Amino acid sequence: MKKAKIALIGGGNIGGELAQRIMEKELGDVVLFDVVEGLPQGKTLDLMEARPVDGSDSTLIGTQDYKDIQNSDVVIITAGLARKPGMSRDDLLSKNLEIMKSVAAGVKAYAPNAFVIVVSNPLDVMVYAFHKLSGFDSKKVAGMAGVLDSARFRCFVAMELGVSVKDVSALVLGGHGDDMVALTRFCTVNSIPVTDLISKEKLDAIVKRTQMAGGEIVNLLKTGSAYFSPAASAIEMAESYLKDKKRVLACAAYLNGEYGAQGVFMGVPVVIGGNGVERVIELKLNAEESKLIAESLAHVKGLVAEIKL
Ligand code: TXD
Repeated sequence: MKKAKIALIGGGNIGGELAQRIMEKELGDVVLFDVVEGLPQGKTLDLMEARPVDGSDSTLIGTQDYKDIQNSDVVIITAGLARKPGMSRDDLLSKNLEIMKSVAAGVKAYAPNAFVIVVSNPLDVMVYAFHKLSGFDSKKVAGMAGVLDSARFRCFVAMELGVSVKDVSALVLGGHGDDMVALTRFCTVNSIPVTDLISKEKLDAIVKRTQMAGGEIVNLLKTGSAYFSPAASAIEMAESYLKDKKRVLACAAYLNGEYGAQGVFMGVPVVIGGNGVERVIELKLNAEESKLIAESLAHVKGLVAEIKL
């Protein structure tokens, strides 16, 4: 079977981690693109030299030339500035939008049939911008945030209960911001409702920690934001596409009326398979859950209105 070709636009913290994970999993061949001379070339050469130890036959190249991403099957976009302490994700909007304009042009020109996973922040508006600027079919564009936010929630629940993360299932939906919506009613520990196992007070604290988890890491690192967990999350989405796994994942997907949203991207449960975002799953939410989703959607719409695309 022909090896997949995966283009990584942005060779920084997350881009490098993505390249390593793809190599170790032999998910495909990597083209790592960055505007900084030498950065993608150095990281991919280093990873090429790790292959004998990992037993991987993935190939990896670094480049500043979009021609090298020709006919990629998957494109993962992390190009953009990351937060520093005291910054909100929204503070990155204007600079990262300018970057996204150049990225969208390059991807449209050389990888028009790729499944595109946007990671750059502010996520919900950056994935919207890519979709608008590229003209891609909305099924071939998704934003990575919900997989990460749900993983963080699952991690904190597992830590609280002293159980395996494998047995904790959860969905965190809405925008990728402090108003993200952790649906506690849908969280289970091997089919056991988490509300039967953790008090409301403790669960509320876990929800809050999940909402602020990105900032918690930014404040600890001081020089940037999380990169191991975002990379792991984007790989899960890419793998579901490349292997047609039909995973049900929380992703920022194009909404055409679902969840009261029209023409924007927001974190919802979707099925990702070989055709991309194959289905949006609309949950039956109660009044409180619907209110929280509506509030998060309003924040997303506000940012989208700012960029005037
Ligand atoms: O859940 C999520 N979606 C978030 C996303 C989780 C964590 C981080 N989130 C965002 O991802 C973060 O706020 C940033 O906007 C992106 C990338 O984060 P990363 O930590 O990888 O940032 P780095 O290390 O600064 O890397 C960004 C790279 C850097 O090497 C720049 O040289 C490059 O982007 N860059 C470009 N690449 C291509 N084209 C252009 N124009 C360009 N400009 C900068």
